[in-house]
Amino acid sequence: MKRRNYLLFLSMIAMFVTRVAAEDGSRLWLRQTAGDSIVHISIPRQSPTLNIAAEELRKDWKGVPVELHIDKKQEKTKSAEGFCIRSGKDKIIITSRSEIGLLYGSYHLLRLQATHTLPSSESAQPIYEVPAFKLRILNHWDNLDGTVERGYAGQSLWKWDELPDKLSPRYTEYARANASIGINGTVLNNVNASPQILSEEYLQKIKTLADIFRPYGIRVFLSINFATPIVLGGLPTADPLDKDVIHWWKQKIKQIYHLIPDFGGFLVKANSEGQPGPCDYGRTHAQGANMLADALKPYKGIVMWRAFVYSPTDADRAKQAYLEFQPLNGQFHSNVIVQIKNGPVDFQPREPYSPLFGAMPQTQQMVEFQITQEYLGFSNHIAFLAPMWKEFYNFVSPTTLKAVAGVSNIGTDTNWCGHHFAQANWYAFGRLAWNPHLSSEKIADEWLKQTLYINVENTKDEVHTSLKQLMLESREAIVNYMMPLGLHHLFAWGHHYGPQPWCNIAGTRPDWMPSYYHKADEQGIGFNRSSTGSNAVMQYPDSLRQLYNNIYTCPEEYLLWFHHVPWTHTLSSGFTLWEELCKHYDHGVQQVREFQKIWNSAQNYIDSTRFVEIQSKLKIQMRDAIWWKDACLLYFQQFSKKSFPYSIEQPIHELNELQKAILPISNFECPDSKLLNAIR
Ligand code: GCW
Repeated sequence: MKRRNYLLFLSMIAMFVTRVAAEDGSRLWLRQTAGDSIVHISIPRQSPTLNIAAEELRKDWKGVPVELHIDKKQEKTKSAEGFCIRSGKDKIIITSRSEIGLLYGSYHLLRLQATHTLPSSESAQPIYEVPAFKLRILNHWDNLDGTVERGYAGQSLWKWDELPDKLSPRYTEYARANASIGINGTVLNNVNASPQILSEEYLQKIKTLADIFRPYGIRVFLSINFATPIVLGGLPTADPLDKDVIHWWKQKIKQIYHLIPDFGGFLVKANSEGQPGPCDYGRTHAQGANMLADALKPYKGIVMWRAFVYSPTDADRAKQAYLEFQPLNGQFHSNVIVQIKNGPVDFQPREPYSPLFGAMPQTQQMVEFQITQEYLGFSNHIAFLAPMWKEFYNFVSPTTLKAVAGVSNIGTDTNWCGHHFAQANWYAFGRLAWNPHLSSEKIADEWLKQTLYINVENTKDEVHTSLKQLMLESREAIVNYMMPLGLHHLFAWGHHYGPQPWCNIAGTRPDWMPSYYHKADEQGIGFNRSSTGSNAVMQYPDSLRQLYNNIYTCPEEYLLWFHHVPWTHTLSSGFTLWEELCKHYDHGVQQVREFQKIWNSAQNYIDSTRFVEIQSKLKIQMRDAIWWKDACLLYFQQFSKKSFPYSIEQPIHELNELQKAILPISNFECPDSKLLNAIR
């Protein structure tokens, strides 16, 4: 090779290596690189939103010229945020009734390109897209001191100390990533809210963020502390019927809208886990919510009022939200939406849906999913959550909901979410909020193609298929090795990372202890919520109530949620409950072993940095799966007094060793392998 060519060859290799090495996950699913030619993109006028759309297309679109048109009369896309893409031989036309619809359309076109799913010929049918929910919102549980409650991806994105003067480039990148998947709202702060968020000083900072997010179609909302009029306003009470309190809120809201004219409204956690609320003054949740809603109404603001309430009473925790909220049906004003967690307890790996959905027909409702993996291995385990959210929609029709919220898993980590695969949950949340009918497989397919491969075209089909399979199975694997057959809340107290089915801390609330949920004894295991027990089944519609109430018809994935089942009870497989429990735990472990193999087989198609990082996380997940299986089975064996089936992998731990292990982490950390290896 001539010297010049040789040098050129070397520099090409260097470029390739730098490109590959530069993969740190920071670009999320937006990794397209510019085409060689500059394609003509035309927009109807200059505006911040349309300029972004044009810039995105100019940067990444590699096809024929694209024209964006506002079409106020566009029929098929009833929502102003919807769009239509028509492709012809010489150009592509995107139309929408709004600028933001055109931005969504542009991102959609780029997604089709990146996933190699562009309509192939000019005869292709136009693509119409309309969001299923008007409000698609992230809930950040970010505290003002920079920590994130149940966040496992570093610190809060919001640098409150630096705002409003210094702006992190991440603010724009965040808005862009959200817009690319259709998310259009964000609650910036934790539902355990500090009253300071409404101080003049913070409102100035929030205004700056709102200004950055606006062109991307993202509206800002805030979580508020119900006692703010006392703490910030110096009033003696926060009673929602008190005139001074009402006046205080009206003034505060006026001040907010003066700074942020398109402010979205409030999210409220009241009278829950120690937070103040209207019940402190003998008022109902509806009275509290309506007072705020009335003050927001002139500005078109809304209140999202959480139904996550429970207290250490005799009533089964799974029944409490329904008991407290259902009687308030019809009492909430028109700009209040009751925000309900998908399940009746608390974001467990599997729960039946919350029976409060559909039980308040005269009240607007929205669902709250948890994107951050508080109960699914933090940012150490792969848990693709689209299948879990789709499971919810098997029971609750999206048409009955006003909005959808997801507790964010985003932080300052370079890869945003702590685990590269956890980005897929941010992505899936947005895609399903836009269209809950998309299949989990389609979403996994899209995410993998856009995010993970060095080159989509060169990636072998079988590798892609097995990675998809890994994603689709990942949540079920966690259910298997953590808490199968309807078991729930076996987590260590406080941090919710590892297993502690034995946990019993004297003086602590019983409904925070695992034994409250599993109720293992010599007869059997499980929470009797049937008509002979807490009767939580009563809260479900007739057909489901009958199904769940009967130990023989209750779906096995919910069996120990609804029944206390004898160890010797025979399940549909012909095995006893004890045997089946052992097999499920073991199957979960085997699934993770398989995930490791699948991952290793993908090595040639993934950059080395992310390949190794994910490989290391899978090692943690593997050991955790064994830890979970051993801890739970050895502990429950004390009650069942039965041996393990020979066919399963036998324990490698001693129960008393595991019981001694305490993981020294807070609510805000994800343990690393060193910490974990020291205790298991
Ligand atoms: O699941 C529990 C979490 C708390 C959280 C609470 C809630 C924000 O452990 O950390 O507090 O739910 O949803 O309000």
